[in-house]
Parts: sequence; structure tokens; C-alpha cells
Amino acid sequence: GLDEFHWENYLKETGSLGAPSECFRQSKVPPANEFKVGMKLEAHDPRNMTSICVATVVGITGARLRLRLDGSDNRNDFWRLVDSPDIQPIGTCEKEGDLLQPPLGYQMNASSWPMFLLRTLNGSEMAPATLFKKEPPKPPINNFKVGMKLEAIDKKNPYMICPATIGDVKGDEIYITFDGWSGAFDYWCKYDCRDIFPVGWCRLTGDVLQPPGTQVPVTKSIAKTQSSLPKAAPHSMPSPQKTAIILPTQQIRKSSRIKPPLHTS
Ligand code: MLZ
Repeated sequence: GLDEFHWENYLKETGSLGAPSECFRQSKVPPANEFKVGMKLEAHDPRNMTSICVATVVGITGARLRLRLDGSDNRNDFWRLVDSPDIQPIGTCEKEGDLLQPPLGYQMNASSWPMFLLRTLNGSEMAPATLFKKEPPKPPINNFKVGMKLEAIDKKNPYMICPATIGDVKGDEIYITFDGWSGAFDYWCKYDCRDIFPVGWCRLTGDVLQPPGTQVPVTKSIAKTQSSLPKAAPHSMPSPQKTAIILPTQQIRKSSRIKPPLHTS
């Protein structure tokens, strides 16, 4: 429809460019997702990264898997790329002399765990090793520049991949700002973080790209005004197309004029 989001138009309208794909720790050709719902695998418990648990694929979205730890509830689902080092075939743990752990929040008595494990794996479909792809190498240096566009996971709503802009760069860290949102979802991360993708990633993988928010409007004239502004002072957190609009970013953050969004989806 007319209100659909298209990067090509949006980049033109905002007078901006996508960050080059070499900036990202992602495969240039996104990995194939050959997993099926119901398959089991081993995954690091996101709430306790040192323990390895049994997980079930409960959804497929682009190059990512929606995972649920066996023995846990359905309120702690998490998403991993098929080339994430956090997932591995069933049996990897044992081969390495480790034990599969109950997830944090295992509802039953700890003494029931060995039998639970036996039953959850018995007759289950285990994801074959060929479905797990190798993690791509780190780009040697941080090549991101302020103002470059990208697609980024909203860490507060991790199933969402959203249009974003590099708001700041400091050493190996980059500041991810979400287009059209007033700052509540923004975060710092390492340049080689696996949660960020080049423009076009979702279209290539078939994942869902969210449209930009509507809290902070972006128009051609504003973007033009913005690009002719001097660079922001180093103590501020510039958020390119946001700063030029109503208030400086610092004031937006402190002001109560903009209602902070609910963090619920
Ligand atoms: N349910 C939330 C989703 C916000 C997503 C923002 N992503 C950058 C809300 O509407 O507040």
C-alpha cells in the first residue's frame, strides 16, 4: 500500500545512506534458515549464559529462530540467528563432557530434572548439525559513521527489527537510535554486535521490518536542514534527524512533553 515502508524512498527523503555491509558482523549472503518448528537444539540460557539447556524452535522469522527453553514458561522466548554461536546440535554438550542444565525458572523440583530431560528428548526431532551455520568473522575495525542507516533489533522488543540510525561512535562502540522514536529504545553496543544488520537485510531474509515510529516526524525539509547543521557538541548524544526538529536531544530526553512509550508490545 501507499503507507508501506520502502528503504529506497526513505533514504532519498532523509538524504541519508545505509551503512556499507562490510561494517557488520553478518554474512553478505544471509544464511539459509532450514530449521522447522518443533526441532530441538542446545542453547545458552539467555538469563544465565554459562548454562546450556534444551530449547525448542517455536517460530521461524527470516534468518532467526524463536526459541523456548524446555522446562521453562512461554514468557521468556528469545531469538537467535541460525549462525549464532549460542546454539548447537543436541549432543554437543555431552561430547564436550558437559551436562545439560535445567533453565532458570525450571518450574518443577530439581530432582525431577534427569527424568524430564529424558522425556523431553525422547522421540523428539533434533535439528541436524548441517542447519547450524558458522558465525561470520568480525570486521577488523569500526567503520560506522554518525548518520548511517541500518536495521537493528529493538532490545526491549527483541522480535522487532526496526529502521535505525547511528547516533554516535566512540571507539568500538556505536549508539543505535530508532527512527521515529524519541529515544527510549536507543542503546550503545559494540560495532560487531550480532543484533544489527545492513539496510535490506529483512527483505533478503524474509524477516519483518517494522516501520519507523511516528513520535518524531522525519520529512525531506527537516532532513535537509539537519544535514547543513554543524556537528553536535561531544557531550551530547546526537540523534541526527531528531535533534533538528523540536528540541535538542538532551531536552527531549529530560522533557515530559513526549510521553515515554510503554515497554510492553
Ligand atoms: N509496544 C511498543 C513497541 C515499540 C517499538 C519501538 N521500537 C523501536 C510501543 O508501542 O511502545
